[in-house]
Amino acid sequence: MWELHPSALGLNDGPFAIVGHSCALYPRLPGRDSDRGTPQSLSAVDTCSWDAEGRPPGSLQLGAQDRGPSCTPVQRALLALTPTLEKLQEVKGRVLEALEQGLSQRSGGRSTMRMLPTFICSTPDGTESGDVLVAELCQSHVRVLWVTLTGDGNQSPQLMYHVFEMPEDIPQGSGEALFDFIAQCVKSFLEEIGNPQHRLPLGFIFPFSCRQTGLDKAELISWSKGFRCTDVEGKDVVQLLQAAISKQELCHVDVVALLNDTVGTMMTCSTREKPCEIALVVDSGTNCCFMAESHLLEMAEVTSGRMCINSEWGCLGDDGALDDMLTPYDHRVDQESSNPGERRFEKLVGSLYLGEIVRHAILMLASEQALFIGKNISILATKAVLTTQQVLEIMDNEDGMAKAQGILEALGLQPSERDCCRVQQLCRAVVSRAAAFSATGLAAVLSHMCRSRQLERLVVNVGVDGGLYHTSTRFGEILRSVVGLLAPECAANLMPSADVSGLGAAMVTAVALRMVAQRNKVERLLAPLRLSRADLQRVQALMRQEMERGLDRERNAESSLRMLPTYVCHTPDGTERGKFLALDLGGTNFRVLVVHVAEDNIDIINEIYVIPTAIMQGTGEALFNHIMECIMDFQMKQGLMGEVLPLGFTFSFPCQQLGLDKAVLLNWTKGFSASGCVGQDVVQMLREAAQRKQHMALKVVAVVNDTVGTMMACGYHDPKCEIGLIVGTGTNTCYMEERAKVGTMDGDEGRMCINMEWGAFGDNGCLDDFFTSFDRLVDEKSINAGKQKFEKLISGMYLGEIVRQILLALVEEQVLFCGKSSHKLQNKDIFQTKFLSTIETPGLALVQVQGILSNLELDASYEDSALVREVCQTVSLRAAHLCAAGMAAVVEKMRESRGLEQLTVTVGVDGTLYKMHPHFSQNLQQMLQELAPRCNVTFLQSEDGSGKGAALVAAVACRGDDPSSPQ
Ligand code: 0WK
Ligand code: BGC
Repeated sequence: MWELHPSALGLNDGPFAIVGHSCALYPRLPGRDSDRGTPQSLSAVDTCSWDAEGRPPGSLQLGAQDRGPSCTPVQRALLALTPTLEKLQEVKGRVLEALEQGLSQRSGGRSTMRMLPTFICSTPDGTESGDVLVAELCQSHVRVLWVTLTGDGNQSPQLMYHVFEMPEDIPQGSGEALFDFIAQCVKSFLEEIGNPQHRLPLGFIFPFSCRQTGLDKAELISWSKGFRCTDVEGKDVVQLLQAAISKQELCHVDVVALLNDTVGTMMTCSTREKPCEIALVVDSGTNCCFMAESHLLEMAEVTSGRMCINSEWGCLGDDGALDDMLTPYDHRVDQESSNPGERRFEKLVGSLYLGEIVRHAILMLASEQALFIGKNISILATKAVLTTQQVLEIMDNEDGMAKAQGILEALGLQPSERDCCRVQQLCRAVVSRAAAFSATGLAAVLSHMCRSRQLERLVVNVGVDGGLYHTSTRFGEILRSVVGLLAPECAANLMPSADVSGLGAAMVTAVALRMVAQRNKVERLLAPLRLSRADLQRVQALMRQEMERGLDRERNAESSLRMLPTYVCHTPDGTERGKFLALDLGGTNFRVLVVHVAEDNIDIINEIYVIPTAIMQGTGEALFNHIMECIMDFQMKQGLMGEVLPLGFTFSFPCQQLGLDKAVLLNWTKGFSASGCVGQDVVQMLREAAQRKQHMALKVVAVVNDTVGTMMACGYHDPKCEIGLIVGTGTNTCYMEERAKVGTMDGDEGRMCINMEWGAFGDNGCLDDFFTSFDRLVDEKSINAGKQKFEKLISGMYLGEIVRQILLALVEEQVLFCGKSSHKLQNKDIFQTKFLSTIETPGLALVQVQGILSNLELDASYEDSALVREVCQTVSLRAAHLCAAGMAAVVEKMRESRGLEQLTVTVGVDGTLYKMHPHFSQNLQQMLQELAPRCNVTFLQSEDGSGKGAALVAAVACRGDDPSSPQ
């Protein structure tokens, strides 16, 4: 005897209750439990019509195994048509696997779920406006619509349409005939509404699987649902339709978007308030689309945001994955179909097939003398004698039996009441199974979205369309309940799509137009920041020219590159020894270090001190007093007050080096502007500050630029390190140049490290062609306008500002934040460069980008966040490529100066932007390889900063070696 499983009571208020030990799903009998409150007890059910096993009519038996001979053929048929919940769980797992395989390139498209990109990356936001035409190809007709969108949230778009019945031979005729017919429908419709002559965008709903390479480029992969027009598969159907439309002399009609019917449904159900992100069509065929995370779509270029994916799940099972779910009736339907072996899932769900499945079930049961005993059943061998519409009528709780009687009699089958009851059970089983399978597919999509969005719980609107859903309440009930069972972590709000997908198509077309218009504006604004290979080669050549000039005694003044000799003529050789103090000023942090250089390692203790902006932009005296206070604080803490240690001073600003411990500041950069320093020897200023502090324990032996310190620090570990690069708050490079090439210094033996001060590259105007309006704005608002031009295109102090200027321009153009900025975004430097690194972090969900933007009081939609990410990517990529062009000039110069065919060299690199940005270093290195293929360049990140380098230079100085003498 069956008993009620405890969880059955109140499990769900769907049409099921859980009974028996293997989760049989019994439909609740209508009217018996209208209060829907209490689950009905079995005893209350009128059992008069229960089967021999005492199970109520129309029940779906799940899990009950075939009890062999005692099981009647009808029960066996019903059992076979009733998948268990466990089985559905399994199928859900297979759908998830096929789905994720389909998203990844690695499957090489072998997944039965094709997961086709639709290039729809946004849902309607209510600003869509204008007149739009829609042509919708349906199973037996073409519908042409005229939609006027008002752009005021589009709650009430004006819509008029006409349905044109399709001649029966069209679906099996030539492709040309099909598209000519559609174009003629468009023409007659336009004539009917007074032949408007203004440009008309047309959206084309084409419910077949297409490989899209754009909204208006779609190649038909394969026909289905009985269509098999010739000369269309493998062709771009947008072009075919546009050609047919031109043949009708409708030259003012442009096909701007093609979309699958599921996409139309999703758009129809979507509003700005309630975006709909999944759509399910259960009609003659079945399919599902959903908004997938773009970063998972290996087949689409987009890396961020979401894109609507047309799953084409109809082909599930074409690889045999559903074979254990298929009944003999399903195999018969497939063999008789126009595409045997294909679209197995569709043939379990689509209304084109349900009538056929029932027909074959009846036919087989009749041949087993379990139905229509002794009756002439030859009619049942005729294809399509039982339509799905009739199946749905027979299922009806009220007059289903009467309908069954009428339909079966009309077929000459003289059915008994028992026959009618059995046929009704079969109809219910087939439709319930279709609903259960649709629910299983939908549950897989829901769980995938929940997982890919890293959510605990997914709450989402699902647009549902199709005759099966609209006409069978049972279908909807089963769909909702089984989804709840198979994807409990998701709350799916099923929204029946009111007007099929016509309005949706108009929305898509309008969204397409909006997206195209927005895209054009974005492209126009970002184009100057996208540097071509030729642009970068030009920058490389300009950098080389400026280097040559900078090294030339005569032309040095013309060059924007000062090419400053540093008095460092060789990199460490490992023999350096001793204990040193070191200072590191000029980066994000001011650091005081004690560096102990021993035979087998270097010990460093350091402390970070802040340089307040007031000190950075106050007096030089105050600045150096502050530096002295930090040194003394450090010496105090480290118990070094009594020790007079040689000090290496990393001073990361342009200085004319007059000796290893003598450097005259040429100008401030990076937000520093302390007065009374430019033109002064910064070592002297430090010594004077020490005197002011009566601090006699200061012995500055070397002052180096942070690029030199970084080169030395890395050179200690890699003798091939002969270049130092900083990409941090500022940017700069130094490298070991042949003394003979340094025209600004005497002597031509050996090498000399040259501090290029490439941050100033372009200050003479040679880079102005590459300066965009955004860069000019950033420069004008900086405290050193006209200076450090190259730095202002590359370094951390400025990238955030460039992005902010671009965002403001995009807001101005109404393509971002719906044209509404925030007070905060008006503030200079509010968009920090570290935001770029965060926003561009691979796999960072766009919701997190929205989080960053909401901290700036920006109400960002999903698309807004994707656009902000694209702007960040564009700005940081340009910076990395410009850096690569500069570095290519340096390594090529070194290679030629040394008369080498191939140069192998290491670049010691430091700086927050280089180290923290997720793509900067890779983009830099990749472009450098392309621009300087004859140089094999390794980048070695400096671990302890340039303070160590300064200590090593101090060590060399203390060894009594004259570092300015060639070895
Ligand atoms: C760390 C080095 C320092 C240099 C800085 C640049 O030790 O000398 O100035 O990197 O990077 P930033 O701190 O400006 O990002
Ligand atoms: C300075 C350079 C320094 C670079 C990196 C630039 O602003 O002019 O001297 O090397 O920033 O910190």
